[in-house]
Amino acid sequence: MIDLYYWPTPNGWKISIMLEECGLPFRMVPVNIGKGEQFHEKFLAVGPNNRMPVIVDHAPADAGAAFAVFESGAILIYLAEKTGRFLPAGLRERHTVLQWLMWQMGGLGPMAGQLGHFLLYAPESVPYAQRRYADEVDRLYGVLDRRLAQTGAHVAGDDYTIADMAIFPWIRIHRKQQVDLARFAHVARWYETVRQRPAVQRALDLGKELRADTLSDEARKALFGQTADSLRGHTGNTP
Ligand SMILES: N[C@@H](CCC(=O)N[C@@H](CS)C(=O)NCC(=O)O)C(=O)O
Repeated sequence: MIDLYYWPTPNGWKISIMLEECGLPFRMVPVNIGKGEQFHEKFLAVGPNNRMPVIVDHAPADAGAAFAVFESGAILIYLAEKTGRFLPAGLRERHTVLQWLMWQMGGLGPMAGQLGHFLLYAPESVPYAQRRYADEVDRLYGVLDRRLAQTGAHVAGDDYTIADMAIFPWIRIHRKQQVDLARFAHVARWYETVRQRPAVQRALDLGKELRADTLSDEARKALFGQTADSLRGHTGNTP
């Protein structure tokens, strides 16, 4: 059994998609990040970065004690290795998938995350920051579009892999990010193909009733302005 520490956001969906695709039995443990549950000691014991998703595998392949994994990219690799699925073994194929996974983890995710912050949540409008992140997200969509034009199928080639699962949830929020998908025909074609997968549909439904459309003041307080000292304040740890 796998515990999935989860909230219905793009990084959470990556893992609900993989678990559904693999048909692995799992238990969802909600981490209400708008209520600050990411700072609870019980969660930090498995997710030291005070971010979800995290998994705890109670039946790891080495038959040892339960094993916790944080960082969505690392979780996808872990589950792919556990099941032998969605990450090919051949040197070139495997490292092609890993490159696009890292592209999402180091590029699309953080840049789209910052764009969303400055478009939707910043207390004052900061046009320079909006432009900076909108341009970078636009560039990344262009990179993905060119790649998908070359493969004609999925991100790493013919096969659907953990790279597609990592990227898809961040494209799903294109409207909120004011990205016109019609400008990226290959991304739009790929997006529809992935969206129609039954496992993806089930994964996107996971915990959708938990999601609020607007951020409450309590959620803003929990999510924004985090520093090392504020984390120490939550955990009671002093340097
Ligand atoms: N690099 C991390 C990012 C995870 C992340 O940013 N999760 C967000 C939700 S999408 C979160 O837990 N936020 C809580 C907070 O900001 O305090 C990963 O890919 O797992």
